[in-house]
Amino acid sequence: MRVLLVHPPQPQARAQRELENLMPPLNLLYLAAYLRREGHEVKVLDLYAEPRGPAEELSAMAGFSPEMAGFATYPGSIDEVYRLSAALKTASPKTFVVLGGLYASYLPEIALSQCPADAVVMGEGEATLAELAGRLAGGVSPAGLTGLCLRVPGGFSRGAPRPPLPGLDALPWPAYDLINFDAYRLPPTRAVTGGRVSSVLSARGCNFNCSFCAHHYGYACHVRVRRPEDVVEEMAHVAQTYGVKEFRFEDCAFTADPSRAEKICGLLKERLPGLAWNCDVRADTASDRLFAAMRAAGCSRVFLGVETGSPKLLGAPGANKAIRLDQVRAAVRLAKKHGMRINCSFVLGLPGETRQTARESLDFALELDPDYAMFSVLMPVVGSSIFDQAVKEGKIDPAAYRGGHYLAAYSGAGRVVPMCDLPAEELVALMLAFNKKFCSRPAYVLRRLLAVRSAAELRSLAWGAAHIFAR
Ligand code: B12
Repeated sequence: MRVLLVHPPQPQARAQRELENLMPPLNLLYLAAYLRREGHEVKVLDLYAEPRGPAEELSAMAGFSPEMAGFATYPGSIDEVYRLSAALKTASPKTFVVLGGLYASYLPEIALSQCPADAVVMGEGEATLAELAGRLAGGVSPAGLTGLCLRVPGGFSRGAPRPPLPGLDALPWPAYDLINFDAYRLPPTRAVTGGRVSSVLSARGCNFNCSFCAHHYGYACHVRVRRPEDVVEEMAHVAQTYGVKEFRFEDCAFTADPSRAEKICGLLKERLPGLAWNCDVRADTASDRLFAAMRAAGCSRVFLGVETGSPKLLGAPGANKAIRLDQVRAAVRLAKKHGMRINCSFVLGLPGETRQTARESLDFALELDPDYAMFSVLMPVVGSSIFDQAVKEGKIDPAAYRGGHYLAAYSGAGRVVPMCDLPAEELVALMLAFNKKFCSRPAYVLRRLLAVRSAAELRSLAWGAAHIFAR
């Protein structure tokens, strides 16, 4: 059958878009590859990377005459999915419309009650979507399908949850041929080569349970890894076929298993010398040996979720991050030692946050002195335990709540839901002040300027400074 997969647009100011990660939608590309292997014809429409006006959106969707259409859902663009699915249903009432991704997976009945979609694929999507397509193609009712929440007369019927795939090695590579690589780029704070970019996934899941993170819901909170050889083979294929020069590992924690990460690095060094890539690391996995291997294999930037400089908040159930400040110090020191740029991210407003603990975060960022530090305000995200807590405390009505994008609070567009005793306005003011404070230190400004290697980098630095100091 003909299946259309849509990545929704992200409504945001142009300024926000400049800072955005515009990377290939691996979720849809994995689904597409799986469906194609089962004999279906698939089109991927990435309106996030290539936004269009409403009429063009509709013609791009309906022009394919899809028998089934799937929309990815994210908290900050769920209204776009409601709008697009309604437009498609009106234009093409026979198209079976399905939603997927963490937002709809966690709140399927709410999502179905706010738009005319027929069903929600809950959790990891490949097997459920393929079975659904198979049933629809064969004229068999999807009722009772594992992993599916279906609209039925007078309500919704939730099938049993589908367990995550036991392993990843049987999955086909993402269907990269369905996207236009020219539409993607990393933001200035992440890009290194200025060449074509791609995302890649070497593992799914996470073994931790940070209170502000939604990931454990989708993947039942355990890591499943791919064979290092297959990961590197895929990257070589993408580099050679599409001229990609730079990758971002979208794994929740690329370094979760340091010996496997080292193996990937060894293969990359051998197979793809000169490639640039970046990834997220957990502070408690950093080691001299691992960082040396990563640098030698082309890793140029690492991202570290520090979250807070308050040891009290970091380990408390409010964050449940399970790392220590001394591990963060060591990770930042090692990244600097090995010449990898390091971005540290902090969140203000964790449960228990006070002016004092917020100040500790600023002081810690100044002490660490990474290449970039980003302070954001906590926005409870659908699927996280903080979200559940906010609902329980009556601070959020799940049907009305729009989680918001991390840049939304920055631009003043997002509604902050305080999970601590500090009011929303103060959290936003602290965020703006801390980002300014971090970036306005003369030694830091000088270091950033001295690190500039191209006119494009200088432009993006000037743009970043203007953005931070504009508010
Ligand atoms: C890349 C990424 C982004 C990109 C997304 C664009 C892109 N090109 O992919 C950007 C940077 C824009 C982004 C933004 C945000 N993200 Co993000 N992001 C990720 C990340 C790192 C990788 C996503 C990925 O490719 N995963 C690999 C694929 C295979 O897994 P998957 O996405 O879960 O998809 C599977 C299923 O969910 C399902 N599925 C997904 N889509 C669909 C669609 C259909 C039709 C079907 C049937 C099934 C289905 O099937 C897929 C295959 O099994 C994940 C973390 C992670 N490692 O997964 C976080 C993650 C998805 N993001 C998250 C968050 C919180 C955000 C932000 C809200 C952050 C913020 N505070 O602003 C924003 C939201 C933006 C918005 N519009 O609201 C959360 C989940 C949020 C949620 N509840 O939906 C995650 C899980 C991170 C986390 N640890 O909490 N993100």
